[in-house]
Amino acid sequence: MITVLAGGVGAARFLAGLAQRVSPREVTAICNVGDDFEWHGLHVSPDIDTVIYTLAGIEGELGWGLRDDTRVTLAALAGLGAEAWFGIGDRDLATHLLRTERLGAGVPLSAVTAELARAHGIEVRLLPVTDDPHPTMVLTGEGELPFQEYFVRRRAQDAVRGFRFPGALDARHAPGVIEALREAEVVVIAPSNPFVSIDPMLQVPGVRAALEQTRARRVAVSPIVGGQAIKGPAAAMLGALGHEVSALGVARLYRGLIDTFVLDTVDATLVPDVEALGMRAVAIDTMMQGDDGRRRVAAGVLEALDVSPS
Ligand code: FO1
Repeated sequence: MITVLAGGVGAARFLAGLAQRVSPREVTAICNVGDDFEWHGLHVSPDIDTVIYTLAGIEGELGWGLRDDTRVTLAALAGLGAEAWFGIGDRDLATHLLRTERLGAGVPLSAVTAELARAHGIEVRLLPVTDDPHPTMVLTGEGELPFQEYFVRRRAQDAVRGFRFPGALDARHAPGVIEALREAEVVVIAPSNPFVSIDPMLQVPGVRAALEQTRARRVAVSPIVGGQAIKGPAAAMLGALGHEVSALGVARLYRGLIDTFVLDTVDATLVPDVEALGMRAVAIDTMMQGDDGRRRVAAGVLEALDVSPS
């Protein structure tokens, strides 16, 4: 089994490539729920939906939401003077209506996620890291903001001073999460934001320990290439929090959690410094343009671990 810690668009793209290189039934994705929030009474799980839609090949052009979706409902909400800063499309609404209905019936998020994945014909097993509330709060100069307020409403313009995970101590790892880490042959930390996609999952009691103790070959893919994030605020966050804004800065964050770090060929000069941290470093082309790119990166990561794709 290959277990992937996944959050955000880069992770979803990597998973889509991986599921084309190995049998999807061999893959388990543990998904971040820190971006989840209530939108007009509906429970939205952006990182889970981004993975489902991308694996189904129907994601929007920016990597989230649904391709060619419309925003008639959103415009009608705005017309009523209601909040409309978070761009939920009309077809995407169906997912949130169904998820909210099922959660309201007492069905846990993990079961609802499995139902939604099955409805899209997804064979990769998708597990939220927890079924409990586990929001990411972003500490900024403007005070503490819920993740989507920081990221979407305020366009990630606030300088980040830190994060708080008010639900972490009470969050129970969802069924299958610890086993998926302990029993995997390979665990991949996907090319996701280390602070708001990966760390929230490590904050759930038991998850970090399972990753530290697993016998799996553990690899992370750098989300930073040439000092830039491919997408999102990871580079700005690294800088704002005093880390080196580079693949090496990310490798330092994962010290003790991984045995191999995959970085992009443009950062090949950093290989010795990463290896000085006590992990292997492998430089490959990590750009995931289109399906070929996603498949190539997935194959490159498996090769870096001497795992031959089936
Ligand atoms: N990201 C934005 O930057 N603007 C949006 O209007 C927006 C809407 C949206 C709707 C559904 C969904 O599943 C994701 C959406 N995202 C949007 C992305 C979301 O903010 C995610 O949390 C990020 O992709 C980070 O994981």
